Amino acid sequence: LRLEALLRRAIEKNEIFLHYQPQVEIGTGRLVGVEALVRWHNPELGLVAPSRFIPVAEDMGFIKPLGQWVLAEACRQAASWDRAGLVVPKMAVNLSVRQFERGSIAEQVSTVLRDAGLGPGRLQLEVTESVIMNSGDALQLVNDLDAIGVGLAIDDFGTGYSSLAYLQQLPVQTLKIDRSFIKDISLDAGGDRNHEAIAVAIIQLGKSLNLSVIAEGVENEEQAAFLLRHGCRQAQGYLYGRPVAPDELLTRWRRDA
Ligand code: G
Ligand code: G
Ligand code: MN
Ligand code: NA
Repeated sequence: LRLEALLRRAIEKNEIFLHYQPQVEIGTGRLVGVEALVRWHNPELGLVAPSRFIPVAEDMGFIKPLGQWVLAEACRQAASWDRAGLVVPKMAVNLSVRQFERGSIAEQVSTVLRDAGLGPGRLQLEVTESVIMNSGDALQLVNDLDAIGVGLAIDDFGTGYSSLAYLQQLPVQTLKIDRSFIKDISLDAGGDRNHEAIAVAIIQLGKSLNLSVIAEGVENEEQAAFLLRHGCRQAQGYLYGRPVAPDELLTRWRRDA
């Protein structure tokens, strides 16, 4: 396929880059982290959405080099912001299931951190519930990552099937409430009250298991107020900022970080 052929050469042609979306403390507006989000601009195809090329990369066996590049670039960026006077406490990077198969993920991550000069506590890896449930070695791999001091977040939480008993065994620090549960909050008409209830239940679960909870897809002040009222202290979404290029993030956040 054309897409595959172009994707295969995208890294070496410098067509892959990262945007970063702020994660903030709702009460204070302080920057607590950023999520790295991969982008692909090809001269022929234009900007290709990650929802389109990540699955292709997974199918063609290209997600490992791509994921490795993303991880290294995100860590280099965090170290570079440090030098520019913006210390982003946490760099969050998405891992796909293929990166989470048998092998030495913790060793790769260690090497990347060392090369970038970034402390392990500054990195948080995001995996979805399905990644964890579909990987036989998940518990071992997650424990390996925990052992080197890297943080772990469960992405899109609430959309999968992880059992609470299993969750309790995992050395994760953070649950990310999927944005499908946020979008109906404080919509008077047409909103799904069940979604709101699920968001509240996840916040409670986080409290019980002593995990931090961050809400995704927060777009308005009503949603932020609702979350804060129910004990969720961190959020990510268009209300605080869209994913942007590194220079733009620096300009926007350096002064009030
Ligand atoms: O802005 P947004 O279109 O970036 O992202 C769409 C989807 O792509 C999200 O589900 C996000 O988690 C995923 N995604 C973005 N960047 C990466 C990445 O570097 N690796 C993986 N595996 N998924 C990513
Ligand atoms: O699945 P992943 O959750 O990691 O998703 C990140 C995706 O969500 C990206 O495509 C990003 O652009 C998008 N996104 C981030 N903030 C918001 C928001 O406030 N509203 C909506 N609709 N999408 C968002
Ligand atoms: Mn994510
Ligand atoms: Na997500």
